[in-house]
Amino acid sequence: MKLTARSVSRAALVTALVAATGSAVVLTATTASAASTLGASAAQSGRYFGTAVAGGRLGDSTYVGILNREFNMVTAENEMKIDATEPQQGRFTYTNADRIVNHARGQGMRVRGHTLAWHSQQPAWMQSMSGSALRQAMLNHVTQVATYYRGKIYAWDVVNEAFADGSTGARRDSNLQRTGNDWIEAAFRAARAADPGAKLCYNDYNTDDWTHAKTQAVYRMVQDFKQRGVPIDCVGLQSHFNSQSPVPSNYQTTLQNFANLGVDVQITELDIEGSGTAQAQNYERVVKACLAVTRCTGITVWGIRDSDSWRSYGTPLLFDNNGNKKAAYTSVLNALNAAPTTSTTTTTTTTSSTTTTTSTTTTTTSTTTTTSTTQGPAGCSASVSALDQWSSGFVATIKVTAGSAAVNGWSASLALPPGVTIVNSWNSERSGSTGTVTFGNVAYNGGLPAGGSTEFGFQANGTAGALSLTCTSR
Ligand code: G2I
Repeated sequence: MKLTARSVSRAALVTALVAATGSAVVLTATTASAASTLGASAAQSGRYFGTAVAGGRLGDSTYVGILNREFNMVTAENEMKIDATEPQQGRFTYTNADRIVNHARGQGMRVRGHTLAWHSQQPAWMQSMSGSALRQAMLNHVTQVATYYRGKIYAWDVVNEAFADGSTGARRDSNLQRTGNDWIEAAFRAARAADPGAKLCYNDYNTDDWTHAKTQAVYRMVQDFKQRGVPIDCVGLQSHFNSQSPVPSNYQTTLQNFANLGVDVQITELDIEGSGTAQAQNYERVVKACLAVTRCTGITVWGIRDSDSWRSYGTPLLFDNNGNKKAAYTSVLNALNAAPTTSTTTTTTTTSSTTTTTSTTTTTTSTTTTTSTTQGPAGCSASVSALDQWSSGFVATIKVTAGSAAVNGWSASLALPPGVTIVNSWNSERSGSTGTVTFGNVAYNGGLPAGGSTEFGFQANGTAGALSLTCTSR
């Protein structure tokens, strides 16, 4: 609605100018129009401007007043983290997260989900887990939370901060990393299966300087994921800056290089310590860098007032403790308003929002009727437990359940209807993509106790129709 209103007033402005001067100085007219809030000014170039929100502050009228006025994207600062949503294993609590999501959606704001898999802020039960049990628990967490919020999340930070700082370019050591190097792609695949309409992002800090080993390592991972068809749509650069970690001179290069891999880029947790003109200039540089990269689709600051910040001592945000606009606010607003409101950008926005709408509103969830056969000494059964069909494809999740005895490995054969081709699968070893396709267990999900189950999934082109399965166990 805001976009429509803007283009109407812009058209009127252009017409007036053309009539007055007799020549079409259209670009000047389109860039001269100024919106008066961060969200509206970002929307002029098809972008969003968001903030982290702390649920505990939603009763503060100054805070909520600024939130509702200025922002059109929201990230829960802590309420969607693993310790908040699954405090005890298998017990999911969404009350605090829902307050934020409902507030945002009630105001017409979009929501960034933060975060599904992270070494930090794990609940105690997860901290003490390892190996295949942890891998399964992590995938279950991703599946449950992304399914609960399906259709409500613009983008998920599927995996957060998985790379080490320093010069090694290595993965960060963590209990999740020790479950196997493929834990990140497994998380992305589970998230795609659970919410095919959400953009799936990798999010990290100290990935702003193009020359840093950590930036290069994340870049290579995203490049590898794109080459192998691992579902990833975006990279989040947290962008926490201070005098030890200033805005790098090559920041725009970094944004552009990630975007060139075929992913969107977002600035996800921006804050810049400082004050006055110097701080305002740094904010301006960051905003201009994003605006110069077509696929830099939005900016989120990590809090509203300085006093709301996780590092309030550095006064790193756009509003002072009393909620007054700082110089940094004005420089951000002016930079956003100076962005060309080109028709190309508008088209991009329309396309992506159409895609999102299509996949969230036309996706249907149903349970298919399946044939499951028990074979092998211990026995197992397999069933399609969820199926999401859209116009040209579908995602299915298959559950393998051990019979009355434990199994040490399994395979499930699936007869696909003619015209159906699997394009992607996860949490299993697959042979074939058409006709009869066999999925075997991978290292971490082959062993099942009596009656125990595991899930894997795939994405296919075509129409699912009736799917028939055969399960074989060892
Ligand atoms: O550390 C800044 C951010 C770095 N990137 C990931 C973000 O998720 C992270 O956010 C911060 C929150 O802003 C803090 O609010 O994450 C911290 C934890 O890693 C959050 O701090 C926690 C404290 O550690 C807890 O003691 C406290 O109970 O905030 C909790 C709620 O106030």
